[in-house]
Amino acid sequence: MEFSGDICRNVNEGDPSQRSLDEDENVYANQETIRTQMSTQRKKEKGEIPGAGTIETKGYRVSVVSLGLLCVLLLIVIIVIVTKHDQRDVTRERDLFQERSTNITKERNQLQLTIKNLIKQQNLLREGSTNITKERDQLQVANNNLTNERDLFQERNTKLTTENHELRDIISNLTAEKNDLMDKNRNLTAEKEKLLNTFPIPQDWIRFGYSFYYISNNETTWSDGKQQCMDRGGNLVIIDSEEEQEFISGFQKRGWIGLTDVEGPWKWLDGELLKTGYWMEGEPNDYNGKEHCAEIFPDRTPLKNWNDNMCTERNSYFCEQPLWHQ
Ligand SMILES: [Ca+2]
Ligand SMILES: [Ca+2]
Repeated sequence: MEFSGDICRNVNEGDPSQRSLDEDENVYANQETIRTQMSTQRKKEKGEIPGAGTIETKGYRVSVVSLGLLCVLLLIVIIVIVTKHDQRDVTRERDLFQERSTNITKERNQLQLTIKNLIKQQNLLREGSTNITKERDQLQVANNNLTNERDLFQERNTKLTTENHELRDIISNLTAEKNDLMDKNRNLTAEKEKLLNTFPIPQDWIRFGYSFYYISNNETTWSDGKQQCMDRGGNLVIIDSEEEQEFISGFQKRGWIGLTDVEGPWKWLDGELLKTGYWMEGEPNDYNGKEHCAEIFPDRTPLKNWNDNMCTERNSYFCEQPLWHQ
């Protein structure tokens, strides 16, 4: 305030004594001035002095406006700060979002890759399922065929089993019949032997089968031997079975048999052509074209001991006399 400066200035100027009186006077004057100024000030404040109220009001308004501007400015600053702060947050969030977005994109790509792989596996599984289904169908067809074949085999087996049983029955019956026949044969053979034994055997003859046989002790030509057999009621032997051949061979004696090829082919004395011969190896050889009568050699294989020889040679001889000529 201006009056304070004046007071101070008045106090500090002049000599000390005078200054003391002056000071006292000035103090009083200043006090009066101060009171006057204060009164004036109060009047101004109360609006008793014209013109003074308008100036104060304007200053007040300016202050209010300034304060308002400051407030606005402060608000702007706050907004800017908040906005910047928000922008940082937004930037951070944006970065986070971008990072998350990148991660999500990676996960999405990974998932897409996984889905592709799954689709491939699904297709493979479908293909495998299709193949398995085809194989199953083929196996079912094969199984049906096998089942049909099995049924056919079972049916055949049943028929064969039935036939087998029937055949077994037949075989059993045939076996029984065979045994019966064998029994009858044995009985008939026994009876036959009994009957054969009833035939009187001529002196010096031997019975074998259904014939009597005589083996000469002398030696003579084929023709004489034949004649001597006839004189005894028989003829030179006619060998018409292996058993008879082995029987005659058993005497181990060289002798004539009733076989000759004088008339061409080899014939028995009953006129039958030779069917089965028991010639030695290389016989009959018709040596020198003169061998036309058959003889048996001893000490040879029983079924290979015949030889053709000259009919004029001298040999023992074998006679045969069938039983039914008795
Ligand atoms: Ca005979
Ligand atoms: Ca010969």
